[in-house]
Amino acid sequence: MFKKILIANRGEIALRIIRACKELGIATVSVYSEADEDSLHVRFADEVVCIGPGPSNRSYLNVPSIISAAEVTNSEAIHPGYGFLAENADFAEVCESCGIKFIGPSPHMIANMGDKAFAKAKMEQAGVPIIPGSKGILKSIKEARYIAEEIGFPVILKATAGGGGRGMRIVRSRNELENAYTMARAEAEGAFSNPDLYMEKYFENPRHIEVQIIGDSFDNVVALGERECSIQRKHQKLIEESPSPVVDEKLREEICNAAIKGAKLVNYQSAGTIEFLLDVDRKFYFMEMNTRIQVEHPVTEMVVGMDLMKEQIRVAAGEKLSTISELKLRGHSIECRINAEDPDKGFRPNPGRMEIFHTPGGPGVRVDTHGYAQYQIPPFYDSLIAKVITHGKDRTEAIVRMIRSLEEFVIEGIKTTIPFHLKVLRDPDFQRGEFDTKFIERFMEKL
Ligand code: MV4
Repeated sequence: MFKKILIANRGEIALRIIRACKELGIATVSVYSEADEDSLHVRFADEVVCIGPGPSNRSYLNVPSIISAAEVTNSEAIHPGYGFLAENADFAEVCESCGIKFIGPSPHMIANMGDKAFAKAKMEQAGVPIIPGSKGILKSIKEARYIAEEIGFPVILKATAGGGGRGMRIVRSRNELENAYTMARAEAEGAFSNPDLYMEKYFENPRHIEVQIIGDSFDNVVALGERECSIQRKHQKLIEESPSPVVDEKLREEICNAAIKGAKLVNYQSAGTIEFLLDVDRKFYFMEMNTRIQVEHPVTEMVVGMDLMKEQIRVAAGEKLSTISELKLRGHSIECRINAEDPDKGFRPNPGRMEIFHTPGGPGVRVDTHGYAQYQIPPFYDSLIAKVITHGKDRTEAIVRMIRSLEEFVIEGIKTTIPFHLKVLRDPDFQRGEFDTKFIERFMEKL
């Protein structure tokens, strides 16, 4: 096992990694920006190194600074968390060439799965259902026209270097296609320095369901059930849960087996997520693979009864997966992401000082946060300030626990998304489990 790990992140996920390391007996090094001096990840690490000023590109994205920090502290490994450098193949490569273990899959895997058209081709090869569309990237507008006529409108153009909702364009009719194709290519070139696009049939009201997997270096891959992630706004997830209210035993077995087949074909080693689109007829299709530990990993931890972060670190150190058989899902878990945003002003970021910060507790409640009373939220980063995760014997109990937890949660000094979450949690369609990826859009019109 590693003796010392450097954490190349901040906020709640940096704390989450520190907690896992403590339980594994691993020393921790936090890196921090000048704006994060008073952050808890600085307070709770064994050693700390300042890596630059507030803006991310000069601190948490500053590769030479982070590598130097790892070298001067003799860190054997770097955990990137999520966001920042977590899916940067070049960073993983630099770590490797400096003899530092990057806690995640290989640089090659990150690059391959980051190429969305390539990832899709691999999954098809593994026998995983894929969304009808182009075979790989589109070679010309002529090919785009031909495929669109074949699969029928609406279609969606996606940048192969995009992902997570970035670089997509819906095309509803043939007379929009040429313009959409030209614009999407230009946007993709601008955003990702890669203009390549692929095409898919566009599904109007899908659900977003993803499977958590973890693989080790002994050819073992397990699937840890699914997460329902349809409650999102502008590709930012707001509420996640496990299991999905629409996935039964049979569908779970099929979707998990598909995820395992895909992960095994590419020899995936680390924690990862395979995203699926679930159509209204409950057919599932591969969308993308994420090669990081995700924000919403706790809902899986709660139903599986496993510490995914510790497991990810263990397999990175070359250990065997600890729970290969006897996987049983217990009860239901929900996560609400609490952001420092004003829902009444279009979810505008709302940094500032939290004067009062009182977190909920009691049976079945977990709060992952770097917040505390008098904490000043810096303006440079993501607005996530806490994740409230509840667990119950069933979905109803998890929802009731979430409502009473959010009522207990007191944050004063800044606007947060807590009141918005309470409205969603009390919505009859949400409570019945009847929603899709357009739920929040419709919900906002109703308000
Ligand atoms: C789609 C889709 C419908 N049809 N692909 C969004 C995130 C990224 N992983 C892919 N996404 C989607 N891909 C096909 N063929 C719907 C989504 C999607 C979405 C699209 C537009 C607006 C909001 C959305 C929310 C979730 C998923």
